[in-house]
Amino acid sequence: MQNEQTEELRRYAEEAAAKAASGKELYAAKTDVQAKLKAFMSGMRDLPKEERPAFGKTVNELKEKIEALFAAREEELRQKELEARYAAEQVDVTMPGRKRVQGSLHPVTLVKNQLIDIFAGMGFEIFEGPETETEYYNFTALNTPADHPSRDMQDTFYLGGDLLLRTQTSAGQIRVMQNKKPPIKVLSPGRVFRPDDDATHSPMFHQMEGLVVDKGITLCDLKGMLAEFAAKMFTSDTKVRLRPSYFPFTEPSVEVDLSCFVCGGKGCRLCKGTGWIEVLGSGMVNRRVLENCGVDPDEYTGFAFGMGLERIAMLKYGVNNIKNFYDNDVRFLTQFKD
Ligand code: 2NM
Repeated sequence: MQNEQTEELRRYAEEAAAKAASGKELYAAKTDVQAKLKAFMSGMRDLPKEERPAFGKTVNELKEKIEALFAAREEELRQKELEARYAAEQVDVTMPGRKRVQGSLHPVTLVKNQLIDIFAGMGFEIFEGPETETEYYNFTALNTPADHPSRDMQDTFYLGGDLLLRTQTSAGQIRVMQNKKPPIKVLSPGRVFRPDDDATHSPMFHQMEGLVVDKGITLCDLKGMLAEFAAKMFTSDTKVRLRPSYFPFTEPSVEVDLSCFVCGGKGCRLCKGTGWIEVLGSGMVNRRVLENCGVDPDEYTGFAFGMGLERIAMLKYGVNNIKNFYDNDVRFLTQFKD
C-alpha cells in the first residue's frame, strides 16, 4: 500500500518535472510535489510504531530521489535556455568587417584649392559670377568686337534671347569692377563653356582668373606675383617668361611660360625640349574695359590673368587626356592626394 503510494508520488514528480518547460514552471511543479510529499509524510502518525522507521526510510529515499530529479531537470532547462540564447545572439566573429573607403578630392578641386590658398595668401578675395551670362558681360564689356570669332555660334553656347553660357569667368569680374571702387583684388574660379572637344579640350572646363586694379599697377607687379604663384604651385626655383600675345580685354597681352618643373629648363618630353611650359594668359587690363566698368583709366591701372584648372592639373599630375577628369572612374580619381 505504501509502496504503491510511493511509486505513484515518484511518477507524479517525474511527470511534473518533465512537463515543466521553464525554470518558473519547474519551481511551481516542485512546490506542488513538495506539498504532496509533506501530506504523504504526515500519514506516518497513523502508522503503528513498529512500521514507522521503515516508512520514514522510504519517505526519505523518495524525498532524495525527487530532489535529485528536480535538480537534474533544472540543470537540463538551464542548459536549454542557454542554448536558445546563444542561438539567438549568434555573431560570426570570422565575418569580414565592412570596409570604409577613404574618399579623396577631385584633382581639379585639389588644384583649385591650392590656387585659392596661394592667392588668398597674397590678399585676393574670391568672387564667383553666374554661369549663364549676357553677351554684354561675356563679350561687349570685355572689349570683344561684334565680329570677333569667339562670338561665333561655333565658339559659344547661345541659350536663346540674350543669354549664353559664359566662355570665361572674367564676365563676372566686370560686375566686380562696376560695383567696387579700387583697390580690387579678386580671384574668380568656376566652370566655363566652349564647344571644343579633344584630348586637351572639353566643352565644359574650369578656369581661375585673377584681377588686380589699383593706382600705379604695372606689368612688373604682374610678373612678380606670377613668380610667387609659380614657386608655390610648382618648384621654388621656377622662372617666369612673358611672350607677347593678343586678347581684346588686355593691352599689352602676354602668354606666360614657366620653366619646366620636370627638367628645370634643360629640355625634356614634357616641355618638348624647349625648357618652357605655357601655363596661362595675361596682360594689363585694356583701358576700354576699365572705362566700360566706370573705372577711370587715367587714375587706375590693372592686370589680369586666366588659367585652365584642368590644364594645370594635367601638367602637375601627368594626366594626358582631359576626359579622365569627367569619367568618374575611382581608379583614376583615388590616385590624387594633396
Ligand atoms: C585671360 C587672359 C588675359 C582677364 C581679363 C579680365 C578683366 F575682367 F579684367 F577684363 N579678367 N581676366 C584675362 C586677361 C584673362 O585669360 C586667359
